[in-house]
Amino acid sequence: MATAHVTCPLCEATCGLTVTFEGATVTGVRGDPDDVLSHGYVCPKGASLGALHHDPDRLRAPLVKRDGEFTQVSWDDAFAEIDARLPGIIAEHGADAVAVYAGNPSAHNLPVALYGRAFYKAIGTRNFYTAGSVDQLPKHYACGYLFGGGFTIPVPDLDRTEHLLILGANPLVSNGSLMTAGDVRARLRGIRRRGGKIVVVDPRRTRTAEFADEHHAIRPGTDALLLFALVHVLFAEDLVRLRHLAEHVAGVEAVRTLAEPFSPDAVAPATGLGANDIRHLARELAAAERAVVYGRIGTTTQSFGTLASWLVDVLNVLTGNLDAPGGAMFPLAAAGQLNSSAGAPRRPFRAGRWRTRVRGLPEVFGEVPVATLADEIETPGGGQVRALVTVAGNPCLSTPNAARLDQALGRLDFMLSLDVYLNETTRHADVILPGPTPLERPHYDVSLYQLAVRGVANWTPAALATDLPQEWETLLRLTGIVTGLGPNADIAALDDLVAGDVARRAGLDPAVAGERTGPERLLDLMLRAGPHDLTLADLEAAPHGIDLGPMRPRLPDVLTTASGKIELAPEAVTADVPRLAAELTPDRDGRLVLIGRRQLSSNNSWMHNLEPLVRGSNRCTIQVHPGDADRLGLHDGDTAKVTARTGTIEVPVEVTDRVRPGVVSIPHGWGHDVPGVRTSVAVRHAGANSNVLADELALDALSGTAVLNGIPVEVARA
Ligand SMILES: Nc1nc2c(c(=O)[nH]1)N[C@H]1C(S)=C(S)[C@@H](COP(=O)(O)OP(=O)(O)OC[C@H]3O[C@@H](n4cnc5c(=O)[nH]c(N)nc54)[C@H](O)[C@@H]3O)O[C@H]1N2
Ligand SMILES: Nc1nc2c(c(=O)[nH]1)N[C@H]1C(S)=C(S)[C@@H](COP(=O)(O)OP(=O)(O)OC[C@H]3O[C@@H](n4cnc5c(=O)[nH]c(N)nc54)[C@H](O)[C@@H]3O)O[C@H]1N2
Ligand code: SF4
Ligand SMILES: [Mo]
Repeated sequence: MATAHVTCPLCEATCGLTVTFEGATVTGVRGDPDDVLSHGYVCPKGASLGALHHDPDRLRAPLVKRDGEFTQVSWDDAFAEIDARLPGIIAEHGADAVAVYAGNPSAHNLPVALYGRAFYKAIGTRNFYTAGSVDQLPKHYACGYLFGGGFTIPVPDLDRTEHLLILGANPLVSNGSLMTAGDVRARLRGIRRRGGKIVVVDPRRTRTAEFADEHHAIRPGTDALLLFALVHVLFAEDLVRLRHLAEHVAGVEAVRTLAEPFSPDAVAPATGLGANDIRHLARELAAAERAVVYGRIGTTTQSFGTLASWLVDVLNVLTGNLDAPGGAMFPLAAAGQLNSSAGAPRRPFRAGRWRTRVRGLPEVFGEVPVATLADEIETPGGGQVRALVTVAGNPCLSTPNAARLDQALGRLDFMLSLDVYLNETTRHADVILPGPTPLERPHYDVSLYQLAVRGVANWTPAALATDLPQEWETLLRLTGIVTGLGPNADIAALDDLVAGDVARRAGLDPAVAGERTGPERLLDLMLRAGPHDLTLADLEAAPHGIDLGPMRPRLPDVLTTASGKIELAPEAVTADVPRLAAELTPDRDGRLVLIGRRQLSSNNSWMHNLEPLVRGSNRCTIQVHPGDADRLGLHDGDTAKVTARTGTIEVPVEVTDRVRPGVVSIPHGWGHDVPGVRTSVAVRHAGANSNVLADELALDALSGTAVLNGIPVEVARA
């Protein structure tokens, strides 16, 4: 029996797992008790890495569509097909005619994270989309203007805080996001053990809300109002304490003025919370010695996502908790930290460097909103999208007005997918190129350690051999195709170019990495250039990871605004405040609003083909409050017909007082029973696609992020 220590790449927690093998068969996956970050934690998804690896439906060879049917072909034939079709579209219609959509796992996959850029840049398209615009883009936008860098995102110092105010996050189920913290439960327990307090603001009584000391069931989409009221109270009651931040902040008075109209009494009706409760929230936050405000998906994928994300950190600043132990701190990863001098160029952040052709939506952090991808495919004219490349993404289940996008993908001249399944999205592709499983590829979490609540560096060599090309090799071959080198470009030469580029930016000679090539060489260079003076050899000698200790203060060096200060009231953010003010007197038509929810055994849209994960509670239901159920004549187990502007779906009813009255909840990522997929387990547990109900016209005004929470719906018995 062989054993391997593997960092789980399935979510942001980066747990260390111990995998056992008989030959090439996975016999067990357990939490690694010696892992420096997660100390033995494992969730049902991580425990299913073996099931994923052995899933007979998982693709193990390229597929090419001929006469509407997928055929398995050799890698050379697949690349020849791409070479025959993709460069021609660029030559005839320009680079913008090719759109790219990079999905969530592409950030969790070292080869793709390191080599994807080369391919996307080689295409040269402005139609670059990622799951970010159905996720965290408002945080990049807000922090970009506050601190100067789109990745200068402070994370809660969970291990030292004494007061944690959580809005729109359920870390006991999601395991944490924009906050890499293996074993969140132990860390939250630690807060309680230290005598600290956890407060949750969420329209649902989630597991985290249940665990917390206090839960406030807010009306969806009104967090910015609540947060503004907290700011209002801090000023009104003279509770603002900038402490060490005083000399580094500009715009405090402007924030005071902006918060003026948002008193607790003014926001109480819209938020559904009591004015006294709001005052109490503000006072407790101000009184705690070490406190932090943390907002996630429920605060970003909503109508005021950027304002809410901004106000979270405004509160962290006004209470003197930014960049202080136990507050919101800036991590400093061992490799690739984008906001350190060893990372990307340090120009002040600016959004809207280009706009989308059809709807004029702004670019944010190098990408444009996926909510407009269907427009760009359907609308004729110069720059029309005629080809799409998806890399580890499933937009047909993950993005708003999913039914419209599904239709639009059918109209493309060419579609290429890098994916491990033939699923709801990739069924539209002309060519699908599969990649190795997490057990067959090397890993180091170059993205998420930049958001870790404690510094760690953990290297995972590939545990199993594979016949499949590594995805970095595939991406370089594709780079060769779009740069006119043909389908058989010299991968080693292209890899040297990429490594030369990384080395030059780091001021290193690529030769210091010795004989290494591929991701190993890039990572070794990045570690050498990084702030912790490490090499890949150091990581290889530490199979359970290297502990780099708690976060340390990084002000003022981390700031890259033009003024060199924290810009607390940037015009590019505050421009949206008048729209928020209009929400104080909302025109409520009494309609129900839909929010989402995550499930412990689910991973967005793509792990439903694994039997161990689709048992039990992992079901796609609509949760309805008993009062609403009575009024609508709905009973547990009925089928509900749920209708929004964009479409209708049918889902089983679950009556529960976990949701607040007026709110219903359906998880996303379901709806697997579509023709032409090769996911035999998932189609038997199909569920319904909640993003049929999400409106592609409803966006956070500043960042273009889709409103996936707070969707007006009608619910009736089917
Ligand atoms: N209504 C609603 N919609 C949401 C959300 C919500 O809360 N509510 N959440 C949003 C969020 S936060 C996110 S991140 C998005 C996710 O949206 P997406 O990123 O579009 O979708 P995923 O479900 O992550 O799909 C991942 C795809 O990658 C493939 N894949 C998995 N591993 C690999 C690999 O190693 N290599 C390759 N090449 N492919 C791989 C899978 O087969 C799958 O097709 O969904 C968003 N959509
Ligand atoms: N098990 C599991 N883990 C995951 C994932 C998964 O699919 N399954 N996905 C991963 C991904 S891609 C991400 S981005 C993270 C997300 O991590 P989290 O943000 O922690 O994820 P959610 O569980 O969706 O929590 C969002 C919460 O916001 C609440 N909410 C909805 N609308 C509002 C609102 O208007 N205001 C407030 N205050 N709350 C609201 C919802 O009820 C929900 O409890 O999780 C990651 N981890
Ligand atoms: S919590 Fe995330 S990283 Fe940890 S085992 Fe589960 S999926 Fe993997
Ligand atoms: Mo996400």
